[in-house]
Amino acid sequence: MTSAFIPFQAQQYSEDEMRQRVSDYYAYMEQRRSLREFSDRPVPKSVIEEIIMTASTAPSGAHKQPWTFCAVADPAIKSEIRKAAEEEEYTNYHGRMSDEWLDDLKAFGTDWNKPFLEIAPWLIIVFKKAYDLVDGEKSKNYYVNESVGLAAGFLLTAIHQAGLVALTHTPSPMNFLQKILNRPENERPFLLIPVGYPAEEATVPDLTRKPASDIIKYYE
Ligand code: IYR
Repeated sequence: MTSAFIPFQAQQYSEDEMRQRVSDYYAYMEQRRSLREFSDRPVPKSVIEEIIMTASTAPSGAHKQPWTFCAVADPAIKSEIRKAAEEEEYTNYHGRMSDEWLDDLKAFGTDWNKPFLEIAPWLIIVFKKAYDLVDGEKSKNYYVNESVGLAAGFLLTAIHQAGLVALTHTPSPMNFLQKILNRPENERPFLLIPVGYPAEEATVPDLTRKPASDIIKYYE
């Protein structure tokens, strides 16, 4: 497929404006936290839809957009997902995870109980498409993990922008999601993301983020 090229209109700022914007955005993103305690307060479907459409603006290999976002509000399906996830997590926490791993998780107070899977008003399950099916024919996707990881990142920033909170949850193994949501063979679950308002008096672990000197190496 060939596509035409069209002019690109860049948004330009003065250097002062640029500094202000980037500092403001960093300060804003620094406020984002993963939450495990949700309120059951409803969130409008139209908000979820725009959040997902924002995620779908992410770059992807050959612009294949190799993702499907399942947005679940149905209590019966949420309950089925919770039950299946807790079964897997119970096995994880009782033998499948190493002592080192369990030790690393102590700071987060996690265990096999996942009540947020029923309490949060929406569960967004991100599926990656290993390949596409076009009229029953397989068509290749590229850099699928990178692409879907980027889209999930965009999703989290859009959720934060809405003043909502999320958890990037990875029950493992998570092929039960493919079954419960009746997804085709080419779609594999990537992340399970409960979205909603935080519970009243929700708490988060007292974490700090690595300083610039630990994460950036300049070559000038
Ligand atoms: N998936 C498990 C365990 C878990 C693993 C990591 I790495 C975390 O950062 C948090 C939890 C669970 O959800 O409990």
